[in-house]
Amino acid sequence: MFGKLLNHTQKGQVVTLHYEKQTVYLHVLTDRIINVFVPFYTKEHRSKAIDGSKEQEVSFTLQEMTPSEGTSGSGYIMLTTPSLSCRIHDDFKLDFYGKDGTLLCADYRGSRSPRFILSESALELIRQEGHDVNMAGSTDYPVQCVKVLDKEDCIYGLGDKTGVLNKRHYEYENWNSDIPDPHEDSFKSLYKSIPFFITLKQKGVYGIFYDNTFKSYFNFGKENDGYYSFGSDSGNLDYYFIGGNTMPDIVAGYTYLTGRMPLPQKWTLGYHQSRWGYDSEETFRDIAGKLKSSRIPCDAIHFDIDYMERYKVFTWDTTRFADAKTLLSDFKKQGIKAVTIIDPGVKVEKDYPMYEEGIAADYYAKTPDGETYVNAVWPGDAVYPDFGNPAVRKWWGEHLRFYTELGVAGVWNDMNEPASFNGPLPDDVVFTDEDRPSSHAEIHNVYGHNMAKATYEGWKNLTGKRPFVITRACYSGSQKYATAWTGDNQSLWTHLRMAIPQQCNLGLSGMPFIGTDIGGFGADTTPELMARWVQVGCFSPLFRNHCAKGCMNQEPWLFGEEVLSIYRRYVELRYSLLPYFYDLCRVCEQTGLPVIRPLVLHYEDDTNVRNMNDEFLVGESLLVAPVVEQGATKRLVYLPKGIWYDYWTHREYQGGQYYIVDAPLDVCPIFVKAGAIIPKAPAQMYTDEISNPELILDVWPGDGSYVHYQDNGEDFAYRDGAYNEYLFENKGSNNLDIRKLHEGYTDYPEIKVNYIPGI
Ligand code: MIG
Repeated sequence: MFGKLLNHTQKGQVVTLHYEKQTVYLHVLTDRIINVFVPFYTKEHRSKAIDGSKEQEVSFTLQEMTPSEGTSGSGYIMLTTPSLSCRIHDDFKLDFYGKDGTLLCADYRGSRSPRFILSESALELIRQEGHDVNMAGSTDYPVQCVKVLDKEDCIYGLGDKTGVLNKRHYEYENWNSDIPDPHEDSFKSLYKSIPFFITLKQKGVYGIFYDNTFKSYFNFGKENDGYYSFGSDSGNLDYYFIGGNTMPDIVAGYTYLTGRMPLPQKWTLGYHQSRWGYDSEETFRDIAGKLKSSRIPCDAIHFDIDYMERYKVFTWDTTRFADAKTLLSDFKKQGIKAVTIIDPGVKVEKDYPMYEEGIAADYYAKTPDGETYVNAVWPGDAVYPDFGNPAVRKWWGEHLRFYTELGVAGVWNDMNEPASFNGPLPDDVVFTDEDRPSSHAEIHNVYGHNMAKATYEGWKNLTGKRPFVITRACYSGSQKYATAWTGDNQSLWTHLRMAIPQQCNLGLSGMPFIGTDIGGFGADTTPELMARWVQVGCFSPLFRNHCAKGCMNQEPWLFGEEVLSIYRRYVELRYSLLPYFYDLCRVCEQTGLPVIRPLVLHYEDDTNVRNMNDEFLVGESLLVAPVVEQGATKRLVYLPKGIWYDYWTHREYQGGQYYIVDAPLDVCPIFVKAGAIIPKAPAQMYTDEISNPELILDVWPGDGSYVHYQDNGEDFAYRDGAYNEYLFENKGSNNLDIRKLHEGYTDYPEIKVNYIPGI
């Protein structure tokens, strides 16, 4: 590709490789992370995902290796850090090795050879009948990289893609897309672009973060089983090789680069009720009332686009809401917070302040001719704030005062792919990338990311609290600003099934605070589907029932007594587990490990879990094996090595094998790892109903230790030490040791220890 390696130079931790046709930079960031940068598009290296320098001082060596006697190979440069090495060959072939010398990731040398190719005329014929055939063979992109795929390799991550957990044999695209059709396995892109994946080998593991915001393509061995590729329409070839000993190391490395989710406010982990179509003060009061009378604990009700005056952001319709401020303060008295949707599209309308101000300040995207670019979304003709411009982010952030003053507690950013009703935005629409003009082609995949950043920063300045921002569109690093939901799923069993691998892969991709619309957004749910969905949804960090206007309502009380009581049981389960969820968020802030985890994250040597699509872990201690098949009342459960206990019956199971377990409609099979200590809260109708409740510790048979975290659940005082941290050690035989690791917050009035006997 680039010819012979002529020479190399080193400056600090950057190694410059001079090839015949191209200069390439290798930046050794840490002993495990190396950035490979080929400046096709810009000379300067910059990232939308990574803030600041990530370089740590590493001592590494560069050795010139001469070809060994009697072999036909040529020499190479060997770069060695304390944890890995990279062999740098002619023609820009880089091979990464683990510390012990195992080859982890090699550039592919052979010629491309697609598994299936049909001639254009054959394709033409098949398409006549309306089939959408996509067998064009291999595709070369202006920017690309092709790497060897070994027989046993599995691939995980890549954000919110549809389909199964292990992405091997599939192809995807990164182009944030709002497509209302049912999200099927064959969808190439959804709302988020997270160009990070983990390759788990028979022996060894590594990650690749391909930091390119243009439309990108990933083919994980679909084209040919012997290699995989990633590439883009434009931009730089800019990727990070991330090494480590285990999958959690790789996730830690990726989140070290792109950032970790900051601790959320505690109430955000409660239950949220939503629907597109709640459109008047009476409706909202009615919903809040029914939540109480049905005894469904709830922390938030969401206000979808119907609260606005003709879909104008930063307005509140005063004909359908006589007094929003009073409504919100009444909600507050009942422990219910309001979350409002805010779309990016600003209505083109004379005398509408958002529009006028933005036009005057030149804050909207432009056509190449310098006219304000107009497309359409909910309010009709609309303009697009240029969130890549720091001044626009600041302006938008300050306007959020409209919401904070009304008493709104969180913001939900939708339509920020950005979506458009009058056809897609042309590639050449002019946006800004911080201090230089950019194009829609380059900005599209970070539009939502920049909007979330504007919202996060604005909200933080206005309130001093940990901002609660939900976003639909994301890029790598959005976890620093926002939680996300998986967009417009449907009330389909296949979508309930998909929720598991989709959330697991989002978690592996650095995005831990996620959830699906419980019950399904589009289409109409059934009582059984609702009952099964809440059993999965109550483990999603973002726990929200939401559905579309035009679909049957799906509040929990609409499906009869049986489903209501099942629903309540799982919302109550979630509320009892809130301290555990909050601890997991703290772990995430510190290590990048997600809340919902695929089994393979902790049992990577167990080949039984590499393709596990219907079970997941919540932290390390809980294993959830929900029923996701219509009509099923039993299911096959695989438990990895160790001893596990049934959460409900306390029955003991030996891991490393399959079991058939009973799962009538009201039972979601949950297993607890031996020795686990699970912190719990007493029953409440919302998170801070009891101001300083006691802590309950469920202590399961076996040995184990657990770190528990406690703070005010609201602001940033914990960063100055205002928190408690406890170490609990389960020594078996009803013997629990409690120690304080850090003291800086009000103590629990009581810690109740609940030793659970195994059966
Ligand atoms: O195109 O605001 O995904 O959650 O209810 C529909 C209305 C626009 C899409 C979001 C959905 C929301 C809906 N929005």
